[in-house]
Amino acid sequence: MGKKHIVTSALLYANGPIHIGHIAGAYFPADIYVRFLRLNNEDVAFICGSDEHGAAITLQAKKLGLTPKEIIDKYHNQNKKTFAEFGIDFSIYHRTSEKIHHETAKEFFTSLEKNNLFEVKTTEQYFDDSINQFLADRYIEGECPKCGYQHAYGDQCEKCGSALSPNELINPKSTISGNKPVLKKTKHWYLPMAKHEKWLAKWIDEGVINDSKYHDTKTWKTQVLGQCKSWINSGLKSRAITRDLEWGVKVPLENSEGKVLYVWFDAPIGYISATKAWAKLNNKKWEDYWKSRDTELVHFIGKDNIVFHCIIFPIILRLKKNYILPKNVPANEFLNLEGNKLSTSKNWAIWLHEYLIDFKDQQDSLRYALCASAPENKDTDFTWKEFQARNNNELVSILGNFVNRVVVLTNKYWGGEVPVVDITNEYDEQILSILKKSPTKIAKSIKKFRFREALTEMMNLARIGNKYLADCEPWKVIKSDEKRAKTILNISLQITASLSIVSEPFLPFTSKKLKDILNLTKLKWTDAGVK
Ligand code: B3M
Ligand code: ZN
Repeated sequence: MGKKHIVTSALLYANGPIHIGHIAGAYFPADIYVRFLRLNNEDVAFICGSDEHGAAITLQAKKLGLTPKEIIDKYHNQNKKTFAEFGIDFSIYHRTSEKIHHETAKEFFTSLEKNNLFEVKTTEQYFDDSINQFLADRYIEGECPKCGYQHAYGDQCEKCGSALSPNELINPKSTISGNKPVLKKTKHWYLPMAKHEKWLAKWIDEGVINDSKYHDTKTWKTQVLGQCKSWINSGLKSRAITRDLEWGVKVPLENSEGKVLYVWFDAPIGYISATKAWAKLNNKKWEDYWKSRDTELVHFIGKDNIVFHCIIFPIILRLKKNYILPKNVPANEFLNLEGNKLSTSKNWAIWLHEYLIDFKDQQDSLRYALCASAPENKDTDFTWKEFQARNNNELVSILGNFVNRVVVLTNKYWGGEVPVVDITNEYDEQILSILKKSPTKIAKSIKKFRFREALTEMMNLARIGNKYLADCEPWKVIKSDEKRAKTILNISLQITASLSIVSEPFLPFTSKKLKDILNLTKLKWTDAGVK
């Protein structure tokens, strides 16, 4: 039995449906990785769920005249179903409104608070009288003090890119009511991040804490390392981990009514509470996963979540003591749609539940297209034209065509029985040797989180199969030399069997169909490429 794995995909805000950008960034890649691990008999907890808190959900509820719960119940169930329909095989799809999550998040807060690991400060913050609510930075707009742009947000000017704090904005306005907000005193708990710069820098740079090796930095993506270093180099500021809101995990202290934990404090802890819930259902001990150095923790996220997973959450885990830190955070860049940024508010997206209405039973076509042009190292663009080309010219013409020819020939000439090998020639041996090496090559790329490369390698095997058939022409050979034809078909069937295994991480539906046709069940990764 190998080591243990916790693989997480970002907990999705339950205030809207899933679009292709989400799935390309944090869910398909994680599913590929997990399917690969499971095929290798590894012990994996694949954790995901709904992130149900935060100012955005609260506001949306206000605007729609609903309660946050009414919104998240709808989307939690819808998204859970969509993920399952696309074959994303989470061990658990949990939610942060569950009791176990509130208890776990509170326990983290309490134990850090008891050990005096927070700073408590009273500051003046903007308050919108008309909605009786303190305003999150994003909900304050005003003139940028640096460049004069009129619509800068309280945390950042999108025109000149400067990081801002709301008090710096000239003529601030509430984006919710349009009113001028007033400053009001409020007390909050802060995580003093500057205190952790030193160990964080070494952990990120070298993967080392206290002379003990945690990960190999060479395996981290350069853009992830780059973002982390730039955060650390510009100095980590204390971050408030509580908010004045009604909706969320209540601050577990006396005299803190109307205060909840900051959504980015409780959400990552959601990975732990979800693991607890999963372990309970499966007769496992969650500590075996989260508190054992033999566990490999990997977070799949989009690039906008890097700081939370590589800096803030590791600080929290380390302060809490005995928890593991992520072994890798293979964050992805963004996927655009037809040249424009995906946007829920502008309704510029392909919604997954709608895709399945137009493309019934074609989950793998989308899985394939999104993996082939995944934003692994830079932003990429999804276009319908490319989707069509990938599907027609690759999935159907290469993989589909090869498998189809092999199956038709086997049925036609040998009644569906596997023909036996007679004598192999040099070309056959060459093909068999490629076949044998192929799963190792694919595995290598998957282990490095290079799923595009792995997918190409998988398709190359089908390409080679096609070429072998075209070169050997068994449909002609059979007329004069049945033994030779049998050998060719046997080798072609071996390639097909291998493809049914190595395609599983990427194309689970196709893989299942292939295995059914070949009458193969319960195959492991190590069965690929061998006779
Ligand atoms: N819900 C942000 C997002 O969906 C946030 C991720 C939480 S992961 C702990 O992009
Ligand atoms: Zn500006």
